[in-house]
Amino acid sequence: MAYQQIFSKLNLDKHTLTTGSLIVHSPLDGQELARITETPLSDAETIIQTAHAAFLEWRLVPAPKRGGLIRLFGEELRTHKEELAHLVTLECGKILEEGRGEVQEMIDMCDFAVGLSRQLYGLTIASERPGHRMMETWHPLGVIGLITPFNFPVAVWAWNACLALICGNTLVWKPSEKTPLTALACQNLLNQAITRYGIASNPLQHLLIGGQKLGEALVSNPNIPLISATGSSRMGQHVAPKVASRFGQCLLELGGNNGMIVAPSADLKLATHAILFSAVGTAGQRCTTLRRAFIHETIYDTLVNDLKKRYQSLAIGNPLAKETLVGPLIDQNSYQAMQATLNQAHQEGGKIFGGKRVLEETYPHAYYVCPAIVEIPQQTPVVQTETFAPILYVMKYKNFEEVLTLHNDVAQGLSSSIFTNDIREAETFMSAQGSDCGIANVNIGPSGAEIGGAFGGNKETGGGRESGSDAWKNYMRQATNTINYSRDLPLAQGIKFDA
Ligand code: UN1
Repeated sequence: MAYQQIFSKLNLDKHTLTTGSLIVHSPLDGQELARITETPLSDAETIIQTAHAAFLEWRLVPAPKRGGLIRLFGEELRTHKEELAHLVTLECGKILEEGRGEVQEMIDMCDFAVGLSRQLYGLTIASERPGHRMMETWHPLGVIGLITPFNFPVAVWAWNACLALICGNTLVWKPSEKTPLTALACQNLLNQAITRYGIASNPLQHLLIGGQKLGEALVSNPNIPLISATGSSRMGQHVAPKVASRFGQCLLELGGNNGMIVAPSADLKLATHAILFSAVGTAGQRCTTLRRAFIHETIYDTLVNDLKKRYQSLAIGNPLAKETLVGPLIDQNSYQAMQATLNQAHQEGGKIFGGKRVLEETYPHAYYVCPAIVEIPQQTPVVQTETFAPILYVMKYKNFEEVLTLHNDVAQGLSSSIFTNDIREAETFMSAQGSDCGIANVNIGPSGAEIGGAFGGNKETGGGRESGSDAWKNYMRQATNTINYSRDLPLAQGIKFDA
């Protein structure tokens, strides 16, 4: 699909694409895609106020009716799946198949949210007092501030937006300044759904296009009860205390340093496939990317040699091409960070395979790399750090109890997996003494989660849970109601107070 065709199908008109000062480059070839207008910082306050005024109305619409909007939005996504997937690929560099997967993740999220809009249940609780009833109710929170990353420019937004909207909130969204075009396209699709729904000029979501200062405006605004932020642990460390200081809430999805244990009984064919998808897929730029593999000593040589062979024949190149499996890194900084990490790994005793830049002559302004495997005897500091690039550390282990301890010995706690056919190992890995991550899988890799489960991690990953299960509760406030239908006023705990 030609660029112009993609833009026009997503209603990105010439004026939007040419009149601003934020230059968007494609990681495919470094080509300038557009010049977008940034949101002036001085507008942020008014935008948030407008979103708050819209919230006061939207919260009164019954939740199943709010679900009707997301149903229409899901239809827009189904109609525009192909062009949005292309735009995701153009703007963030993931292969088209994964671009399609990302849009499918949004569609799945819409379906889930529509059903959920009839299920925002609270409990009814037995009261200790006669003639009393207790229940909990869930109410909308207000304006939700969303800060999203470049690597899942549309799915992470959809996880939050679909739930926040059916829960009766409005949104102010600051996408990564590296991927504003996909954000504008999503805004257009949402606008279309909102118009079809019968509300004029989309009061429900506003965009802040630009850099960190706009994010700060969200973080510090007392009219935003919840900031949902996805990005690095460093960013989270900055955001969380600021939001806490005004008693706001944070939903954080931060760094991962995801591990896999490959046990002696593992099905090596499955393990190899899972390692390849989760270590080199998305060019190592998923928060769920596999970064550490602990391989039992009895199968280590076989598996690592096989992986090296497969790494050598990986199709690296233009992510729009059908056969490509590994697209470019997002930018030069990312490439430099990868090289600095590989140097450090070498100094810490790592033996490096791959990791070099390729296709430099064809694409002098883009950064394609061979994914790297680093054989390293111990979990040194470099292994304990997340570098957002395709670097897989492989380590040998002997003993299952020891490897569990090593697996958890990092600051991050997002995703994890074990390949084993030993039920004791599998169950232990998922038990209280097992993986300390928010996601713990058996016989599948750590990346590529479905939307139905709660997504998020522990420790420096920030503790947030998004998408499935009961993550919707993050976007609502809980009230406990006690109702007295008796003719007396008994006090709880049997207290007598005869005034
Ligand atoms: C991310 O990288 O920020 O589980 C999200 C996965 C995807 C989501 C990744 N469903 O890999």
